[in-house]
Amino acid sequence: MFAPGRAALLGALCLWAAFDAVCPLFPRESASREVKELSGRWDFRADKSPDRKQGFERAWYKSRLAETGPVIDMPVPASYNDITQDPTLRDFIGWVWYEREVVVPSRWVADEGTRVVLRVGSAHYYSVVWVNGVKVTEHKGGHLPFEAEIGSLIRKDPTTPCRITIAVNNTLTLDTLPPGIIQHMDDPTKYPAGFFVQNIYFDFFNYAGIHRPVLLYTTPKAYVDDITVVTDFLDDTGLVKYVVSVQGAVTAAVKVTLLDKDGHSVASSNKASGLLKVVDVKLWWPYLMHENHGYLYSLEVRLMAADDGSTDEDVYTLPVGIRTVRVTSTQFLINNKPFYFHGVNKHEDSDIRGKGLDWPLIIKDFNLLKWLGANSFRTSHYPYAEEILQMCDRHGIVVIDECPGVGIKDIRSFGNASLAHHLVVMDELVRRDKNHPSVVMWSVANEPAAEMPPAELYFKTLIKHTKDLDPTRPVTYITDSNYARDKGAPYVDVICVNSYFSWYHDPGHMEVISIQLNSQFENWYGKYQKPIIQSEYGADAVPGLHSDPPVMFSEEYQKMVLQNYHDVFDQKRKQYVVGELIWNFADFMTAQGITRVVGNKKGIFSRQRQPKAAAFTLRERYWRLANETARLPAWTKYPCSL
Ligand code: BDP
Repeated sequence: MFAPGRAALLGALCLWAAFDAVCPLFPRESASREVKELSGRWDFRADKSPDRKQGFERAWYKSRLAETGPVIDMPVPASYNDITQDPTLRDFIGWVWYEREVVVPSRWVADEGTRVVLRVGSAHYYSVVWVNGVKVTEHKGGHLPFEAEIGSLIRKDPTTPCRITIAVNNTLTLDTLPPGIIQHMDDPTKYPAGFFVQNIYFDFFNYAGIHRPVLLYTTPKAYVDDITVVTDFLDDTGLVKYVVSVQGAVTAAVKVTLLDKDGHSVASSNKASGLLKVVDVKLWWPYLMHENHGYLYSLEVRLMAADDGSTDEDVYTLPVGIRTVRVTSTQFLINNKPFYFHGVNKHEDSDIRGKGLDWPLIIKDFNLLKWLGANSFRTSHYPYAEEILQMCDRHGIVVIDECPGVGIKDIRSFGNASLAHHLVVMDELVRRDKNHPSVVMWSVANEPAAEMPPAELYFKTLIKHTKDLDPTRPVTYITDSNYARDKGAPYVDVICVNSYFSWYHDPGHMEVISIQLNSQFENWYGKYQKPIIQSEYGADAVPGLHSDPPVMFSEEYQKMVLQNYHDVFDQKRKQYVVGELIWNFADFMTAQGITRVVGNKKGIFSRQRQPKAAAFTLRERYWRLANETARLPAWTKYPCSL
């Protein structure tokens, strides 16, 4: 599959040994752990051979990449597509190769008791990793991390530098997530030899490369492998149920201490699992729901393991927010109080770096979210970087955490291979994000063809699996299907509906919005009696394009579409509508096509994060909603200077 030249290279890859590439705990420094970031310049070579197999055939991983042929500079993390002036690289499909030599601290090499782990935050889409020419792991799927222990390899010859080679393939097929199809055009009167395209069924550019940091980190031989916390409260007492999982030791002593923001211990235990009770608990509240939003405790886990006369101590500190989530037939409750999502849908997307993690962009976006008065977002249409979720925890931004199940439109993508992969992706996602207080709901897909006959069993299985993984959070998928034909809705906890009245339907006719939106809500609620979130709505606006009376693509039209929706939201939020998420926070890049003028322009901010008129409309609304529903001190009331 991954060689576009029809060769079944994936088949070959899958026969290789299976690796345990799942890494639940975000790498953090501590008294027992070190982290070495490998961000920066890497060598890069795209395999432009006709079937993209040359790199494997000639074993480019065996020597320095520069010795195999010409390499160019490539930043990590970043998508490679917009970095060079080469148009064939912008739209490249197939294997690309990254390489970097690292000097590993000699004490890591000398100390046999140190585990050295190589971790990739995410790479799109399929990755194979070698260290000094030896394969150490492979991973299917973008947007999620994977790792491999490489200590024994770097100890083989301590005098050679550690050469890391990562081959990444962005090819999408019927059973990847998202799915896609490679289409070959064989008519020589129309297409050059070997011409093929990657068809996709989603509306964002298929950016590729190493999107999140690559790093090395250490742990002792006996180490904290995973921690799970589930929180609750009773009156003023917070309850933190925890389980610590240990690797590398037959017996180990575990001590857990919960510290407040000032570093004072509020509860502790000497057991690997148990229940911590916190007197006078400070709950984790969403932004604008409480003056003290985003309150985080720290769970310090200390592990002592004695083995062969040596003693290992490992320390890992996990931020913990104490809060509950519950859904009734009409409400979404956080800490038993009704929560109304007034937020956005986002993308990981920006100029030049594409989907590459970028701290200036992340912090700018959080400033904009807070300026806007947004209390939530959905990670449309794939899991975002852990660094972003950590910001959500800190700032009280509530998250609907979506997996990359976007564009499941072909009936063959409901088959067993697709479902099996989808289940694994949910395993990896829940394992990665389960401890974030900001994450309040899982979304298993966006706008699948939920009316197709196999959809019912597919979603029943997928949603049940997700609930088994995490019984504490509601599960949904995002629908644009007609309420009467949708097969998965009986299994979700919250109905999330996307609609584009007066845009894709009845374009130019805003007078239909109130009738059609009203019917939409009544129909869905009438059939399922579950709370509803308007998970997408919006209109394109080319920044700076004005028209009065408003016409499509002008800033005025976008703003008025929003206002028409808001009138209906205001009636229904008193009943069972529990949220509204604008499509989209910012303009973003898409594939080229006749409906997109250099990307999707439904952002209320431009791609460069400048506000359109609709941003001000939304800002007034969101602050008004917050002031109506929350107990805010005067200084946080709109207008303010946050
Ligand atoms: C929605 C999709 C979203 C698109 C949006 C649009 O969920 O990915 O970008 O339409 O067309 O249906 O703008």
